[in-house]
Amino acid sequence: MSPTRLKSTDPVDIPGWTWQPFLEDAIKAMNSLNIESYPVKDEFLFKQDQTGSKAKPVTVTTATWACKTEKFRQVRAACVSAGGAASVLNFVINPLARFDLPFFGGDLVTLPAGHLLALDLQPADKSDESHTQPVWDRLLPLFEHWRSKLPDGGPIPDEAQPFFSPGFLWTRLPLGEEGDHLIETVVRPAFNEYLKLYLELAATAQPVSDSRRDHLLAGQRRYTDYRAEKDPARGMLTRFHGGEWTEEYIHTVLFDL
Ligand code: DBV
Repeated sequence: MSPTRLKSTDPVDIPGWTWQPFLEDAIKAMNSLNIESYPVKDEFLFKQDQTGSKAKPVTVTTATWACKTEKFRQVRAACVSAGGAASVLNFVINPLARFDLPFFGGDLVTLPAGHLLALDLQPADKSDESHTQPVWDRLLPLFEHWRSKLPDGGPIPDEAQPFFSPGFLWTRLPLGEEGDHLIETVVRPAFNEYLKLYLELAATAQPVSDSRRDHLLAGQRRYTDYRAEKDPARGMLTRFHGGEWTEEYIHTVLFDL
């Protein structure tokens, strides 16, 4: 039953985890890169607990897939499966600050109340035009195409603004056939196109100067600190796996810069 994962690039195979095809698409898209495993402690590679009541226990599983490449400091997928209670793929690519690249971020979340779906190429410094404009010029046409097929997800906090691009694709979909259909016909191709664009930008990125790297690194730290501090999954992960495990997971795996 419980698959042994010895290293972070071993396959994630959690029975009933609905986002498996998205992770498989992402790993395939990176297959021409030279992928190396990224160090992740055993307790975060695969963690299984019971939640819910004594009468109706629910098995909850969190697995982490991760790698590094020539230009990516860390690529990591947090994979959460808790039956009807939750199914999540949170996927982030953290580029080396030596390359002038945004982050790739995907948050694919299914809860009893519905799906919450977020995709973006997120800037390390939104006020830096030489960092953002070449990305946004190519991202916005994709965004316009896919967002016309999805309901808007509604407002996000003002304080999050510096960390989003104008190509932030954000929607809420209902559970059931209608939502599932949009996930397969819109969200999945949008995810793959955003990722394809990101990998194209990375393929042509050239190393920058030390001072430029320091500037980008400072922006990456602001982003990472914000994500760790505001992680919307903190409550859920704490219920599933406890507070100590969750804080260590957030600070040393999910947002470890
Ligand atoms: N979000 C994470 C990580 C998760 C995760 C590491 C391990 O950053 C899951 C899992 N996101 C997750 C869960 C919820 C959300 C919500 C479980 C639901 C929380 C709840 O309702 O209990 C996008 N994700 C959200 C929300 C936004 C995002 C705007 C709703 C706001 C909120 O409830 O606080 N997350 C946000 C974002 C990216 C992202 C822009 C990058 C594209 O990963």
